[in-house]
Amino acid sequence: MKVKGRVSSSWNCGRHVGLPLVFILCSLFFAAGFFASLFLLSQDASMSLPELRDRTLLEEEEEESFASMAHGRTEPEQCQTIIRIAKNNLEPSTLMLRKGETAENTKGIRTSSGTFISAAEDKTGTLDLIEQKIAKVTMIPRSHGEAFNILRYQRGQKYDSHYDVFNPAEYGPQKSQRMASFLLYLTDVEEGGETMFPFEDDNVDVGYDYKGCIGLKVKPKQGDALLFYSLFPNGTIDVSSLHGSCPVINGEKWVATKWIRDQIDN
Ligand SMILES: O=C(O)CCC(=O)C(=O)O
Repeated sequence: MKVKGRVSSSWNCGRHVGLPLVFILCSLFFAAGFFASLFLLSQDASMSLPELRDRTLLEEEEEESFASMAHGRTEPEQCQTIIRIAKNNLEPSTLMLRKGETAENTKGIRTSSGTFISAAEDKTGTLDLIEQKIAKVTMIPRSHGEAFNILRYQRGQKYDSHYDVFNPAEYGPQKSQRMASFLLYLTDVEEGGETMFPFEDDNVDVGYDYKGCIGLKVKPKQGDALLFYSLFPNGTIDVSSLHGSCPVINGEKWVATKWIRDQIDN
C-alpha cells in the first residue's frame, strides 16, 4: 500500500506543473514510442539471424539456429558475372513431383525461370571461388554439392513453401538427401521476393496456408548469402526448414542456390 501511494503521488505531478505540460510530455513519449516501433518493424528480418562465418567460430547458442546470413561477402561484379552466364539458358523452373502430382496439377507453385551451372562449366572461375567459400563455411566437402541452380524471378513470380528434402513417404526412396541449402542473392529486389520461413523457430502452424507469404522473411540483397539446414544430425527433417519465395512485387530477383547433399553427389 505504501509503495502504491508513492507511485501514484509521482504520477500526480500534473497538479504541480500544469496539465498542458503533462499533455505535451505524454504526446512526446507517445510519438517517440510510435516512431521507434515503426523503425524496428521496418528492419530487415535477416537481422535476427546469426552471422554466417566459419562454423567452428559459432557461439554455442548460434549453433542451435537453423539458418544464418553472410552480408555482402560476394562482390557485385561477381554477381553480375553469374547472371550474365545464366541469362541465355533460362528455362521454366521445375518441381520434383510427389506420388500423384503432375506438371499440370502443380502449375503455379514455382513460377521462376532457372538453369543449372556447375563450377567447372563457368570459365570465369567465379562459381569455383564461391563453391570454395561454401565448403569452408558449411564444412561440407564440395563433392556433396549439386550444380548451382541460378534462378530469376520476374514481377509476380514466386515459389510456394516447400522442403528441399524429399520425404521418402511422399517421394519414394531416395539415394541421398539435400541436407543444407545455400542461397546467394545476386540482386537487390525493390519490393517483395523475400525468402520466407513460415515455421521459423519450430513455430509450426498446422493450419497454415502454404501459399501465404509469412513468417521470417529475408530480404534479398546483392552479395548476401543465406544458409539453412533441412536435416538434423540424426537424419530427420527439421520442420523449421519449410521455406519459399514471396512473389516479386517490383523489380527482378536473381538468386544462386546450392543444394548440399548428405552423400557425394554424382
Ligand atoms: O528464391 C528463394 O528465395 C528460395 C529458393 C528456393 O526455395 C529453392 O530454390 O528451393
